[in-house]
Amino acid sequence: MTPWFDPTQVFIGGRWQPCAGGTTLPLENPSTGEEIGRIARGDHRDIDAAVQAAEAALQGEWGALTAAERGRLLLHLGQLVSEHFDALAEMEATDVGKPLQQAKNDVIALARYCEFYGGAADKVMGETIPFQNGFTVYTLREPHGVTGHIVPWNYPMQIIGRSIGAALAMGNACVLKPAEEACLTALAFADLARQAGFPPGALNVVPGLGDEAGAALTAHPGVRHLSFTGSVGTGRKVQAAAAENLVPVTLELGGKSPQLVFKDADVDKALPFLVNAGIQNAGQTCSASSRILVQRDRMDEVTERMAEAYRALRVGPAMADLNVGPLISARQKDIVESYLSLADPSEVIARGEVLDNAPKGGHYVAPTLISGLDPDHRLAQEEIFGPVQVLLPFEDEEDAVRIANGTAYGLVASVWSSDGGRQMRLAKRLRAGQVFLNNYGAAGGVELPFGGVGHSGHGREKGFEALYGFSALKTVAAHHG
Ligand code: TXE
Repeated sequence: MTPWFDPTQVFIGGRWQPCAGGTTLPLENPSTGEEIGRIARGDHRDIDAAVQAAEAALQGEWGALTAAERGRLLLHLGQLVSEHFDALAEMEATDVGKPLQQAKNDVIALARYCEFYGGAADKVMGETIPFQNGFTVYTLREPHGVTGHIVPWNYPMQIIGRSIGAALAMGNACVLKPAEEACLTALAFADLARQAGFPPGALNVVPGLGDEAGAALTAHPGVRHLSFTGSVGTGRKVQAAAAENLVPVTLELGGKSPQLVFKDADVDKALPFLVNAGIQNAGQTCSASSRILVQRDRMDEVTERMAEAYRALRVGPAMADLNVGPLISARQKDIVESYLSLADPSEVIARGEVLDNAPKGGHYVAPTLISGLDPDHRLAQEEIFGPVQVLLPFEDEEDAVRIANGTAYGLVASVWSSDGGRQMRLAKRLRAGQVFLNNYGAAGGVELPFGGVGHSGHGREKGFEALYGFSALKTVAAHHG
């Protein structure tokens, strides 16, 4: 897998160039532990140059485009993403360690985000407001200006699609700082934007370390909006930096999302969702479902069926395209294993299998299903970010709501039940930004607003809602009396 661009460079003002410090960072293949290349170690000087290039774009060609012209560029970019389908899928699978089919799904999602936001660019409208005689009042949705985007390593393409796609559609100029662990597709996306004809400076990409390039971006006074996906701890720092410059910030910080299985649920239908939502991308998914709450009457049945599914899970290198790939890094593997050490062996119900021939340097952890814990146990409260799910029994609806809402997070929840009244009651009572009834995740849901409450963050991405977030509302009151 050799990228068609030079990943040791930064992309600023429409040009590939060496970073200011001239140094690079290693990029590791999580399936083998081997170095697969180097990326630029961008720092505050590159971020400053990128913000200046973005400001120049807003004053120049990019800022002069109509909404329809911006939309057309995004549609073209989506086409180029699709034309590079195999290369992007292989790049993401190798860089992130995700099974090839899951990486292919991410390419499809990225192309779809470009298509959705390309089509939406010229359909965001203001309002006219009835007011006093002699006035005409209307609202305009304007770009913030330069927007800063910090994305993590777990779904680079999807997160770039939803964040950069919406920001560009609204006419912002973007500076993107991808994660140091996985950023090849972010760089590929920059080059495809260049090929699509985006004017210089509309999109700038500066890889580097979080506390260097990332912190410089969040602190830069030229940045008018920040969008961050990552950990709660870093989210706090990003929000504090945004407070310093008084700019709006969107935070998407993960979760401990529950699926609630009631005694009247269609368990045949639920089963693949119960398991996949926990092990997809090796559990390194912000909206992973790491808690499975089951009404006591059906606890034995669901436990046994999930255990059977777990015993069939196979773990190996990304390109072998099994159920589960490696974790992103040795550090992430250590975190997950230290969580697993908190469980008593008697509480481990079933585990998947790491293939014997999986490369020894890869960061593999067998998926693990746990039961018998108190809902307050750390394994049932904290985001593990690995292929680990906890089964928790509940007695009735009240008990289910109490347990489901009993963590600091609130990203996603789902209800499996054939009782329509219960579905509606719980959709209201569950503390989450998205509630799924008899499904989980809605296959990615590019069109569906997404984001959390509590420690899961605030602000909404995806769907039309993101377009409102990436614009500032201006009210115009004209007096003609
Ligand atoms: O996250 P960080 P890490 C959670 C998950 C995981 C834990 C740690 O629980 O185990 O976070 O992962 C950039 N200023 N999630 O350490 O540090 C960094 O370079 C500005 C959930 O990878 O939050 C990267 O680009 N930026 C999550 C991005 O922040 C900074 C996805 C994410 O890194 C920075 C990932 C700073 N001071 C992890 N420090 C989800 N919601 O899906 C780091 N960064």
